[in-house]
Amino acid sequence: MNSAERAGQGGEVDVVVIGAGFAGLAMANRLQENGFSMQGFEAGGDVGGTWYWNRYPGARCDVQSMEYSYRFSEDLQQQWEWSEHFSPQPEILRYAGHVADRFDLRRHFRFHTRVLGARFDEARGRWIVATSDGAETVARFLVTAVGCLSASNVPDIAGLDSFQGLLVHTGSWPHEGVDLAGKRVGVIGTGSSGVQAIPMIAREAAELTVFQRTASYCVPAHNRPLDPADAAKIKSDYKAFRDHCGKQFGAVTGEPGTKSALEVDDAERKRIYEEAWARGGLSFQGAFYDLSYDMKANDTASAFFRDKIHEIVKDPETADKLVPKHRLGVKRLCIDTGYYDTYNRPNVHLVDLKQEPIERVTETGVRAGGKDHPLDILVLATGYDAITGPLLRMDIRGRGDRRLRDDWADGAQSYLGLGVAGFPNMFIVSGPGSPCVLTNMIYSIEQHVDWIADCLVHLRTQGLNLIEADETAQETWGEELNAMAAGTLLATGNSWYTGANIDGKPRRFMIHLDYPAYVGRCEKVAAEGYSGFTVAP
Ligand code: N01
Repeated sequence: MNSAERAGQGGEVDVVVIGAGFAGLAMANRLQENGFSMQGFEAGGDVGGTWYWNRYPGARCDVQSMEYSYRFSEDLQQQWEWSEHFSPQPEILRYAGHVADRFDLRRHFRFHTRVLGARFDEARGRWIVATSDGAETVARFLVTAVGCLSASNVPDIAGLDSFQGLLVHTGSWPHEGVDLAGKRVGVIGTGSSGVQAIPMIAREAAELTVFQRTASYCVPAHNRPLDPADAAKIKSDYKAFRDHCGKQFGAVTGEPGTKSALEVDDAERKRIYEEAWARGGLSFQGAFYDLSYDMKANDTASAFFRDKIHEIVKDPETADKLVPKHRLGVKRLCIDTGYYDTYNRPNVHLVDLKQEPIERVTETGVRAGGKDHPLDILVLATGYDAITGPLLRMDIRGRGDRRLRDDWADGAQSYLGLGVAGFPNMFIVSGPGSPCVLTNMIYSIEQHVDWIADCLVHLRTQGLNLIEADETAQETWGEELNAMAAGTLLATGNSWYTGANIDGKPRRFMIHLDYPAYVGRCEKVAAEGYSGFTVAP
C-alpha cells in the first residue's frame, strides 16, 4: 500500500503536498527518494500545473526549452528532446506527464481534489488538511506547491455574468478547445497571455476585437525548431550549462549589456537595439545595463519601441494606441509572435479602453465608449492574483488558529519565501519573498524543493519534529527585500508584481532580485543549523 492509499484510509503521512505542477512533482520525487510518506492533492485532472490549465491558442514558454526543464536527473535531461526553441504548451504538458510516469509520481496525488484549508493542530503538532472531497488528511509537514500564477483574476466588470456567448479565461481554457472559426471574438487584456493568444485567434475568428487598457512592450520570440547541434552542445556538458544559469540574476542565460544606453551615439544605440530585437526574447531588457534604473536610458528604449511599432503597424492611429505609455521594465516584457503585425489584418479591431472605457458587458457583447461590440466569444486574458493569491484562496491556519489571510492582510511576510512565523512545519515553494517569478521557475523550484527535502532529512536525522520561522528573522528578511527593491521600476509600478492589478490587494513587492545571492543565503541558513528558524524536538 503506498502512502497515498494509507492517507486515504485515515492514516497519517509525513508530508502533504498541495499541487502537482512542476513544484509538486519535484517535491514528490525528492520525498519519495528520501523515504517520506506523502499525500498530494491537485485540483486539476492531471499533473502539469499552469501548463495543464493554460491551453489557450499560442500558449508557449518565454524561457528557452533547454533551460525550462528539470536538472535533477542527468538521464532525463539527456534523453528528453525538445522540438522548438521556446516550447509550446502541449509539449511542456507532455514533458510533465513523462516525468510523472518515469519517476512514478502520479500515485502520490489525488486529482480533481482541491485543498480548501489546512490548520495546524498545536496539541498534536500536526497539519489537518481539508479537501473538496470532504476528507481530512493528517500530516506532520505541509508543503504548498500551488504556483505563483494559478489564481485567475476575473475582473469585476458590470454585466459580465449576463453574457450569453462563451466566456473563457486564458488560465482555464476548455480542454476540448474553442471553435473560433467564423466567430466574433473579443479579448480583454493585453499582457503576456493576450499577446500570445491574439495573433492565433485573429487567424481563425471572423472578427477579433481587442480591448486594451494598457499597451504592452512586446519583443518577438523568433521561435524556431530547436537546432539539434545547439541541443547537443548543451547536452555535452549539461551540468556546466545549468551551473552557468544558476549564476545569473534570474537563473536564465543572457548576459546583461556592458554599455550604458547614454554612452553611445544614436546610430550605435539603434544598432544595439536592432540586434536585441533580432535576437528576440526577454534578454531585450538587458540590451543596455542601465535601462532599469536610469530614466534617460529608459526613454531611449521607449523611443525605439515607438518607432518599431509605427514601422510594423500600418494605420498610424492604431500604432499610436499600441505604443506603451509606461516605462519599459515596470511590467513584464511580453514575448510575441506576430503580435503588432496582427493589427494590420482587416478582421482585427483595437479598442483603447483609456479613450473608450468598458461600460458593461451585455448579453450580446461589450459596450465601450458608447459603442456596442457584438461578440460570440469573450476571452478574459486578465491575468492572476499573483504569488499570494493561490495561498490565500485556501484557509490556512497556524498557531492559535491564526489565519494566514489575517497575517498577510497588509501584505505577505515570510522568511526566505520558504517559511512563515506562526505557521510551523509549513514550507512554501516559490513563496513571496523568494526570487520566484523573476527566475526560470523550474530552476528556482528545484532549489526550493532540494532545500526543503534536505531540511526534512536533517530534522529526521536529528530527531526533531518542529521547524518554524522566527518573527525577528522574518521582519529582517522583509526589510532586506525592501532595501533591495527600493527605487527599482518593477517594485514601484502598477503590475501584478506589486499586487496593483487586484482591487483591494495591499501593494507590496515581495520578490528577491538576485537569485545567486538568495541561494547563498539559503545555504548559509541551512549550514548554520537553520538559523532564523526555531527547530525543536
Ligand atoms: O496577465 P497580466 P497575463 N479591464 O496581468 C488587463 C506569465 N505568463 O496572464 O495592465 C480591462 O500580465 C490588464 O490591463 P492593465 C508572465 O509572467 C507567461 O497576460 O492592468 N483590462 C493586462 O493587460 C506574465 O507576466 C507566459 O491595465 C484588464 C491584462 O489584462 C504573467 O503570466 C504566457 C482588466 C492582464 O495581463 C501574467 O500574464 C502567459 C479590466 N478590468 C503568461 N483587468 C509566457 O511564458 C485586467 N486587465 C510567455
